[in-house]
Amino acid sequence: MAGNKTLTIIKPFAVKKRNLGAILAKIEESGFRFCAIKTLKLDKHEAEDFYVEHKGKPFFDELTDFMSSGPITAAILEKENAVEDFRFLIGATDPTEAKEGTIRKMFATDKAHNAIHGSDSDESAERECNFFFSRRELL
Ligand code: RTP
Ligand code: MG
Repeated sequence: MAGNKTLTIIKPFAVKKRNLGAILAKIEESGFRFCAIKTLKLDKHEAEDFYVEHKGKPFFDELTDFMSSGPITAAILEKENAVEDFRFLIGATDPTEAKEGTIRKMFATDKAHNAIHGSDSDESAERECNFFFSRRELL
C-alpha cells in the first residue's frame, strides 16, 4: 500500500525570490497537510549526502552547489498517496515540460533551478524525512 507521507524542499532560488509563501499555500490548497517544516541551509557535504543517488552523474556538482547555495525550506507532507500525488503537483523536472498549473511550471527558472523537490518513492520519503527531522519532530 502506498504511504501517506512525502518530503519536499523549497529550493534556494524560490526562497530567495520570495515565492515561499505562495508555494506553501499552493501545497496546502492541493490537499497536503504540513506535519513538520523548517528553514535551514545545507553545506556542500550535506547536499551531496541528500542527493547521493545522483553521485557520479554529470550534473551532480552543479546540483549540490546549487542546493547548498542558500536557505531552503524542508517539510514533511501528509496525504493519501502522498508521493505520487505530490510528484504530479510539482510537475516535470524540466519546467519547459511541466504541465500548466504545476508548481514547477509556475515557479521554476530552469531544469537546474526548478523551485521544488519531491520524494520519488515511499522508501526515499522515509530516508529524506529522517535526513531533515529528528524523531521528536516527526509528528
Ligand atoms: P528532485 O529530486 O530535485 O525533486 O528532482 P527530480 O526527482 O524531478 O529529478 P532527479 O532526476 O532526481 O534530479 C535531481 C535534480 O538534478 C537536476 N538535474 N539536472 N542536467 C540534467 O540532465 C539534470 N537532470 C537532473 C535537476 O535540478 C533535478 O531537480
Ligand atoms: Mg529526484
